[in-house]
Amino acid sequence: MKVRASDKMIDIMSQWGIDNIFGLPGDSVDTTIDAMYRAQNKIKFTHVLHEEVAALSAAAQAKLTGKIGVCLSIGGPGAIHLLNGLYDAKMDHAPVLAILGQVQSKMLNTDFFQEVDTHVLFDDVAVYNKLIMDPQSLPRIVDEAIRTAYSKQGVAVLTIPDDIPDHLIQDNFTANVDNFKIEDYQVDDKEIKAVLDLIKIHSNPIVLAGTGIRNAKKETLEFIEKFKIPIIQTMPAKGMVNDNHPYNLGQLGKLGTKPAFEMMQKADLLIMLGTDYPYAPYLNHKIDAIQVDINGDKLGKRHRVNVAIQGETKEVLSRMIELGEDVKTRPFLDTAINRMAQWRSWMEDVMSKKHTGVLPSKMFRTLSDQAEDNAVFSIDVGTSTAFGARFIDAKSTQKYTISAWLGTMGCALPGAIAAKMNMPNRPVYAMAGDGAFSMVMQDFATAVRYKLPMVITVLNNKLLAFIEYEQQSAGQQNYGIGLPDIDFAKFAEACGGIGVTVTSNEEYVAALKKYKNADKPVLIDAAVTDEAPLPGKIVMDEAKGYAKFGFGHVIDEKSIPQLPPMKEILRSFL
Ligand SMILES: Cc1ncc(C[n+]2csc(CCOP(=O)(O)OP(=O)(O)O)c2C)c(N)n1
Ligand SMILES: [Mg+2]
Repeated sequence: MKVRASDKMIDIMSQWGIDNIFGLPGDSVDTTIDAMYRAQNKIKFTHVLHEEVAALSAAAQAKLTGKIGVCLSIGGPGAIHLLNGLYDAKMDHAPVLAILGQVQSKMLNTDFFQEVDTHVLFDDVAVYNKLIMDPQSLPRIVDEAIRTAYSKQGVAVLTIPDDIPDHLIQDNFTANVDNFKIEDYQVDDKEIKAVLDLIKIHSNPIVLAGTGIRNAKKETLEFIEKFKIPIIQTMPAKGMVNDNHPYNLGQLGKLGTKPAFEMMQKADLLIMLGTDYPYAPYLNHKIDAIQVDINGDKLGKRHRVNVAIQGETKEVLSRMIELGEDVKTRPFLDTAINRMAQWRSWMEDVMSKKHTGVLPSKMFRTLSDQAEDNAVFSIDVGTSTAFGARFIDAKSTQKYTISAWLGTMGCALPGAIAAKMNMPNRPVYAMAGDGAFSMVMQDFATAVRYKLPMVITVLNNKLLAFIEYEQQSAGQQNYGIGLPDIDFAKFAEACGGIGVTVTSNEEYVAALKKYKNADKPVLIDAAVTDEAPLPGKIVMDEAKGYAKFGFGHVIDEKSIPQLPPMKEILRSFL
C-alpha cells in the first residue's frame, strides 16, 4: 500500500505522543502544512507570529514537561528566526524537533530564492541534523530524529525540500516508540557505600542539585534531611526542593544568595546531583566531590570527583537513604540555617526600603505569596531573573521556567504560552522586563487567539536596567540603555486581551487578585522603580567597578550618581 510521505511523517510524530507543533507556514514548508491540515484531529498547529516564539515555546514545553517540543518554519528567513530558541533548547538540554522547509530538490544548489544551507547553518545547534533527499526515508528519519532528541536531550533538525512530502511511498515503516528505552543503570552498592563513607568522614558537605533531580524531588528532600546537608539548587532546578525549606540556600552565582556563596567556600565536600552547573568559578575546587548523573559525559566535567555514579538520581538517592545512617546534628548545617535566616531578614529590608512606584523585589514576593500551589512561573532575562531567584519562593508543586544558560531575553511569554497549552489547569504567571517583552510582544496576540489565560507582568522601567547595573559594576558609564515609553496595557487591550497599569504595590496586589481567574490573557503594566538587582556577593572587581563608575559620573556629568543603597552594597560585599 502507498501513502503520502508527509502523512506518514505526521503519523509517526503522533505515535510518539506529539500533539502540537508551533510554527508559521509558507512556501517551502507548505506541503508539510498541507498534511497537518489533513491530520488536524491528531496534531494541533499553533500558529505564532514570529518563528523565534515557536522555537522558544517548543523549548519551554520540553523544559516544563520533559515531552519533546516541535517547531516548524519555512527554510531561509523562517529557519533563521528559529535559531535563538533552538539554542535555548540546546543549552538547557531540552528535547526539541525542528522541521524546516527547503526549496524543491531540483532547485537545490542553484542559489534559488530563500535557499539557505540550513544543514550547515544548524550544524552547531543540533544533536541530529539531516537534509531529506529520498521521500521513502522520511518516516524512518523522523523516528530517528525524535529518538535522538530524547536520548541526547537536544535539538533534532530536519530540512525537507518542499517536493519531498508530497511523494507517495511504501507504507512499510513502524515507529520505534515501544522499542525506545533510556538506558537503565543498575545501582551498585559498592559505589553507594563509597559515597556514604565519603559523606561520613566530611563534616561540611553541601549539595548542588540541578534538573537531574526532576524525578527525584522527594528523594532529594529525604536525603538532605536524613544526612543534614544544606542544598543549593541551580536556577533551572529552582523550587524542586521548596525554596523556603530551612536547608535551602537558594541559587549560587551572581544572581544567587550570599549564604550559598559563603557555605560553598566553607564546605569540604561537594555533592553534585544531576547538574552541569557551568559557572565553575563559583564552585569550591579545593574540596572533595561526589557526582551523580545519568549522563556519563557530565561526570567530572566541572569539578574533579572522588566518586562518580552514573545513574538515575532517584534510584541512587533511594539506595543511599536505605543504607545510610541518620545524622543527628551537623554544626555546618546550623551555620547555614542561621545565615539563611539572616539573609532572609536582609531581603525583608530590601523589600521595605523607601521608593516611589512599584518596587520589583516586593512585587515578586507578592506574586510568590499569592500564587497557587500548582502555579507555573515563566521568568524573563533581565532584573526579573534576579528578583525571581530571590523573591519568589517556589514550591516543589509549582513549576519555574527560564532561559537558564543561553539567557535570552524574550523567553517569558513563549514559556507562558507553552505552559498554558500543556497544563491548562495550572495558573500561569510570566514576568518580563519592558525590553525583553518588546522583543516578542506580538505573540501576546497569539495567547489571546488561542485562549490561553495567563497573567504577564511587564516591569516597565523604560530601561535595560540589568545592563545599567552591569555597566556600573564594570566601571563603565551608562550608555545605550534607554527604552521607548510604551503603554503596554493599551497594547494588551488592542490585542483583545486585558490590560491594566499599576503604579504602586497596593495596586499590584489588587490587580493580581482581580485577574486571577480571568478567562483571557492579562497584561499588568507595572510602573516599577529602578531597583538594583545586586549580586548576593559583590566581589572585589565589582566593588572597584562601582567606585570607578561613581567617580567617572561625577567628572562627566557633574552630579552625584544614583547608586544602590550603601547598606545593601556593604552587606553583599563584606
Ligand atoms: C536577546 C538578548 N539580547 C541582549 C541580552 C543582554 N541583556 C541581558 S539583560 C538585558 C536588559 C533587559 O532589560 P529589560 O527587559 O527591560 O529588563 P530590566 O533589566 O530593565 O528589568 C540585556 C540587554 C540578552 N540577554 N538577550
Ligand atoms: Mg526594563
